[in-house]
Amino acid sequence: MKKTALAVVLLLFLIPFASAEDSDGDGYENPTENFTIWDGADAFPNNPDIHDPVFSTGCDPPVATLDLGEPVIFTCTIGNEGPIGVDVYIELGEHSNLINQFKAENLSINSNQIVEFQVKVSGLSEGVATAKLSIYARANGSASHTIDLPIEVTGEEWAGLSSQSNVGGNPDISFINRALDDTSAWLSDNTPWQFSRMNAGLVVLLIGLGLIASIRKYRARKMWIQNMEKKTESDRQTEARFDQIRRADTHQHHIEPTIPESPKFIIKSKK
Ligand SMILES: [Ca+2]
Repeated sequence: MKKTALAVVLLLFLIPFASAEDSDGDGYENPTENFTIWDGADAFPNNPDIHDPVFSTGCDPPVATLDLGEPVIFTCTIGNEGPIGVDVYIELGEHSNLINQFKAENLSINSNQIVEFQVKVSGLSEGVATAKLSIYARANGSASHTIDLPIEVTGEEWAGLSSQSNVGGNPDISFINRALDDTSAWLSDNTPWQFSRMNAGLVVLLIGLGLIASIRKYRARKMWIQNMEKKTESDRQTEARFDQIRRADTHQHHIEPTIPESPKFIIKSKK
């Protein structure tokens, strides 16, 4: 009986900690480890006037004009204006005038932190398009924030595209560009320098050439050593003998007194 009473008292003590808290009394629970802002918790637990996460955003360039097939990379920033860290999901809406080359991504943004990301699109057909970047901070809900990327696509074919597709129609080299983009991002992150795709391409090329050269050198050296080991003493003697005969031959040939004069005569008679 005493044990049961103790358990009840303990339970009563624990209930306030287990149940949800709403510090500002706006009807939205304070975020916890198990109930985050993503799940619907109050992004501003101490402000009764606001409960949804607030973001400040910007993209560079603010507008873009593209030829057909021309890509543009927008560098965008997103800042969390709230007092608590949030997880967001970012995606780019499809547009009939544009090729969407942005892979939707998840970002964790601390309070007052500004995170940078890149958005790539290419011109597909002539027209004025607004690419819409949506930022979701709630699991069940519409976008918390959208960024408009105004883009004009001209009717001209991009010069960079035609130079790439001169040979054999339209080769898909986008995987190379992606690999180089990844490489340049990696190099920029892991070295003190900023690398563009072109820089990354040069680095990859140089490393590749260096590797090929050193592999060739190594193989040539290995072959040479193997051949030298194979050569027995008798081989070398035979070779030396042939060498001597060859040298003797050419020497004798120069002073060979029995070469007939006839060729001269034949050439003369043809004239
Ligand atoms: Ca609030």
